[in-house]
Amino acid sequence: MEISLEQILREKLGKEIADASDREIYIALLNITKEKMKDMEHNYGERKLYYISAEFLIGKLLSNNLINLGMFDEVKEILQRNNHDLTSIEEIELEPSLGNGGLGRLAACFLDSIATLGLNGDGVGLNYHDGLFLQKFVDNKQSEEKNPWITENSWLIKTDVSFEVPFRDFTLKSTMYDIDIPGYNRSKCNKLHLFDLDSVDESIIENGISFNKYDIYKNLTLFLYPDDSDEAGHLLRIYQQYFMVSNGAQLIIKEAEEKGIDLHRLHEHVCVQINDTHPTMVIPELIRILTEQKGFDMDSAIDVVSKTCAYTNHTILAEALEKWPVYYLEKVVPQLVPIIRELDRRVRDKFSDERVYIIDNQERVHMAHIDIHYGYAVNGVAALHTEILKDSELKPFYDIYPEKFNNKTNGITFRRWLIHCNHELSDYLKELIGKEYIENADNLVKLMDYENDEKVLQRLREIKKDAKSELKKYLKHTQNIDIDENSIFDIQIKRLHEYKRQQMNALYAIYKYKEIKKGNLPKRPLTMIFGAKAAPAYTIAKDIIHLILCLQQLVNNDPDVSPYMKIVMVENYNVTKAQKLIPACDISEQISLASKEASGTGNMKFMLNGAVTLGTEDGANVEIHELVGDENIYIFGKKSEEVIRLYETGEYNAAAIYENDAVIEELVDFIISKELIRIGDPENLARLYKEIVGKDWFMALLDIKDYIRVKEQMLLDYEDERSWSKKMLVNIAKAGFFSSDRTIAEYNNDIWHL
Ligand code: 26Q
Repeated sequence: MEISLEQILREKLGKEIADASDREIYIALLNITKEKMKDMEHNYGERKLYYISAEFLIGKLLSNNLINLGMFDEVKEILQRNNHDLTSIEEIELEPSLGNGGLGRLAACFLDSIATLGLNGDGVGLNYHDGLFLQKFVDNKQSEEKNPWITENSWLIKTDVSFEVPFRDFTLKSTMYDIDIPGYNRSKCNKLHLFDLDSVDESIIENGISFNKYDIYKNLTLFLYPDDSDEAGHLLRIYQQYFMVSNGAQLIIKEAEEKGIDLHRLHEHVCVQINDTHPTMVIPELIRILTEQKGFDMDSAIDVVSKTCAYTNHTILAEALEKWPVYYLEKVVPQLVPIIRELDRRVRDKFSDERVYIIDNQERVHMAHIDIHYGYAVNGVAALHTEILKDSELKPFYDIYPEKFNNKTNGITFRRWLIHCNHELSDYLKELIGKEYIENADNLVKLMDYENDEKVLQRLREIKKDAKSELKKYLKHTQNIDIDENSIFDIQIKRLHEYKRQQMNALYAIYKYKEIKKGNLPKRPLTMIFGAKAAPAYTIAKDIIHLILCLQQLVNNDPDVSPYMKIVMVENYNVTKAQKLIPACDISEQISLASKEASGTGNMKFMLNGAVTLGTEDGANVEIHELVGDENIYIFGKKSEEVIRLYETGEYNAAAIYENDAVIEELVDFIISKELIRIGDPENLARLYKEIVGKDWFMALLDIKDYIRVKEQMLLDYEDERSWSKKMLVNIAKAGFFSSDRTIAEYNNDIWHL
């Protein structure tokens, strides 16, 4: 007779479930789940994918693994029967902060979908001990603390795989850790391989997140993207990148040889997806191994590697396109320099256009250029983004290799972003349209049959209201802020960057505050929620956080205003918090300057959970707009063509807009008003004010008036409950396209052929 899960749990605990602590239960469930996955076979295929990425923002894993393994409902029920609650047990798990934002979260959604589609593909990355910093607010400013997540009982499995990674001055020996990745409703698993160094020493972290950047033995996998404001920071990043790709390349060759693959036909059995340029050195590293250790001549090594590697571009921001001085590479990995020079020489032999050279006339290596010349596919992450790459950013390359370019619009896994984060909605959808949508997202469109069904619309409103009440409790508990569940929840959560224009949303808050002060009271209160981390060395981004925190203090403590408006800046925004915020959202803020947000994926998560987008025609917003139609989205602002033209002509003049528009002037001036100076730091506020009036590189003032107009309209439209809930329904119904299962199926059909 098969023993029940309840019995297994009791045995693991060595006591009655009711008598165990949450922590004991968490550890028992972790181990039961790990043991189950250990016995599962790996997905099989003729060709294997290695998805190499500096970031995997996987989030907490317990519930998702239970869902994918089909154990969730049973576990929940057993716990309930024994006076425990899975939600509090989840609290015990620490979130691995192995990513910054979109790119890292995308990699995590992809791992889930690759496994769910039963494809043979593993992730390769680094096991940062402290990941991204933990954000604290002190005196209305961001401060950074270390963020350790690896505990004695974790999802990591230490393997005996180890490689020697040669740097100029020393050789390091790696240790590979694995995390099992189960697909939804599958009997097989994939793996995330995270490489680490035994000598890394968390005790070298001093106050905050500072540490000795030269002590590579002790710091190599300590943090994700440590501060790169100086040369030591840049070099450390190159150490990290090479450590990641050299391990990845050695793993690929080792696994290929174990399978008896003829390395001259490596491309028939292996493909490497390079997630942005951070893993680009895998190309010269594979070439180096094949020529130095496997008897290849240069021509055939380059040929095989070029047919093996493919590259995804996630950004068109110039500052994010990596260019490393040759001299840095000489200092860290001199063995790659002759190979990169040879790759550049071959480009120069073939093409006369300097813009496609790998090494420019200032002796800097353009990493993306290596990927494009020596990879077989290049993709952007949303339709508009790919068009911009082809037409402007990467045009010289598109002219040479039109066949390499393709679009893969991003997606999100519905298992985490609907089933797990919003049980009430996903259960209701199951009732209405059946559970097929979980694995075949196109089925969501069946919801359209209920577009005019008042009962269904009413239920959607109730579900939203419940999620808002939950969030209210959570914010009270975590940040001691009171919000009104009957207010409109307007949410902007994403990394802090000027192009994402949190500053424009803050200017709206100023507008609203002033309106309320003047007695123009809104029909319904508004709750503006922000969540964002700023890179530690990004001064203006930190100034914007400071402004929002000062506004939070001002607005929430003003008895004239706070009944009508609240501002909440969520501390340490991460995947766990996103899962709590997204189901509760009414208005999804996607307000980047058109042409700048490659895709966005938060926009998709909100839509799937029944929020209505307020956005520019940027990234995947364009595709959301096409799917839901004008009625079900609020679009404002200048289009990408116009913005690109303004950059080309240099015509944009923030000061002129400010001086010629009294409304805008009043809003911007408020940043340095006595009300705010009293609360905040004059230096930070003045610097931000100056930046906006004098430069405004991402053109917040260009769109602010249209933004205010459309947002006000949206708040009014919210009052028509019936038509608003219809918009919610259409957004959910049309979100099927944004399942990462669709994205991965496209990668597989067009690029990977696994
Ligand atoms: C580069 C050089 C030096 C230091 C850091 C970096 C660096 C680090 C992180 C450059 C880029 C990143 C991360 C980029 C990122 O997250 N991009 C987002 O990718 C998402 C998934 O495709 C998109 O949806 C977002 O639009 C895009 O901003």
